[in-house]
Amino acid sequence: MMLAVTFTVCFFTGLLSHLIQHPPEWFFWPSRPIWLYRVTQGAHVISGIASIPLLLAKLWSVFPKLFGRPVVRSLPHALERLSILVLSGSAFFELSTGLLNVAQNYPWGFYFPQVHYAVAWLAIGSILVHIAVKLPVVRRALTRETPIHPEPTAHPEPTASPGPATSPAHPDGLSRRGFLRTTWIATGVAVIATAGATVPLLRNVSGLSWRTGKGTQGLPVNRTAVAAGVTQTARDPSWRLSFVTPAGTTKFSLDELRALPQTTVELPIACVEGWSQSAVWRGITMPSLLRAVGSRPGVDLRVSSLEKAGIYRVTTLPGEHTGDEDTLLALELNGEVLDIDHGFPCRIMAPSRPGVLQTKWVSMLEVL
Ligand SMILES: Nc1nc2c(c(=O)[nH]1)N[C@H]1C(S)=C(S)[C@@H](COP(=O)(O)O)O[C@H]1N2
Ligand SMILES: [Mo]
Repeated sequence: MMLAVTFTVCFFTGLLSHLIQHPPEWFFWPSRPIWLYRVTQGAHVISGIASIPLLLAKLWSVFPKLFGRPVVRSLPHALERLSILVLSGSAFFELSTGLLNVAQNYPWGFYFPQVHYAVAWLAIGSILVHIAVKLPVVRRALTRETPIHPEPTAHPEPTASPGPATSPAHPDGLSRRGFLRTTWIATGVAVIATAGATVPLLRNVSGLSWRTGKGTQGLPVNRTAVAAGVTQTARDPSWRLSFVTPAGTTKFSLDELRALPQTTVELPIACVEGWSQSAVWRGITMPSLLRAVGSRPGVDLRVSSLEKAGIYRVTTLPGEHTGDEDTLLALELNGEVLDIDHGFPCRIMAPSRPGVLQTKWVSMLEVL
C-alpha cells in the first residue's frame, strides 16, 4: 500500500519534470511560487528513494509465489504473472538508475532521461494491468457479506486481520511484525539519508547529500567550466551578449550589462538530480532587459551558451518566465561576481525551473 503511494507520487512528479523539460503545446508551468519545482522534484527523489526498501520488501513477500506451479493456470493468471514480471523488472530498473543518478554516477551508455522516462511508463502500465487483473478478486472480497472464513474453527487466530494472516511466515522465522518494522526503519533511513539534499535542516545528517552547502561561492557546481570547455571563451574580453529580436540584434559588453539597473533576488537552484539550494542572485531582470532591446516581457526566448557541445547548451525560456520580475540574467552570486563555474560572465536564473534549464555562460538570447 505504502509502495503504491510512493510510486504514484514518484510517477506523477517525474512526468511533470519531463513535461517542463520537453513542453508540448498545451503544457503550462507557472513561475510562481518560486519553490514549486524544488518541491515537486524533491518529492520525486524522496518518494523514489522511499520506494526502494518498500519494493524490496514487496518482492521478498511475494517471492514464494514465484515458484507456484503450474506456471500458468488461466489467461488472467498468465497476464498477472507477466505483469508482475514486467512490474518488478521495470520498478527495479527505475529505482536503481534513479539512485545512481542522484549519486551523479552514470555508468551506462544510454541517455538517462529518455530511458528513465520510457521505462516509467512500462512500470505504471504493468501496475495498471496488475490492478485490472486483481480487481475481480478485490471486488469479490469487498462485496462479500459473510466473512471470508465463516467458521471460527477454521481460523485459529481470531484477532488476525484477513489479509496479512493469509500470508505464510517466512522460513527464516522473521515475524510479520518484525518484517514490517524492518521495512519501515529501512525506508526512514533511506529518506533521511537523501532528504538533506533538498531540506536544509537535514543536511548534516544526510549521508547522500554530499553536494549541498559545498562548492565555490557556497553553492554546488554541476557542470564545471572545464567540462563545458568554456574557460577561454568565458574570460575573453571581446565577449558580447547578442540579443536577437525581429527588429535586429543588440550587443552588450559585460560593462554595458553592469551599467543597466540591477536587482537582487533569492532563488533556489533545484537540480533534477535531487539536490537543491537557495542563493542570492543579482543581475538584470528579464522584463527590463527585454524592454531595453525594444521587445516585450512574455515572449519566448531561446538561450544559447558558450558551450560547444552538451545537451543543455541551448534551452528555451518560456514567456511565463521571461515576464516574471524574478527572472534574472544574473551577473553576481552571494554578493560576488559569478565564479566561472557558476556561469561567468552571465547566466539565467529563473524561479521554479529545473536546474538543467538555468543556463550558464550565456552568449545569445533570441526572441522566438
Ligand atoms: N550551459 C550550461 N548551463 C548549465 C548546465 C550545463 O550543462 N550547461 N547544467 C545545469 C545544471 S544540471 C544545473 S543543476 C545548474 C547548476 O548550476 P550551478 O553549477 O551554478 O550550481 O546549472 C545548469 N546550467
Ligand atoms: Mo542539474
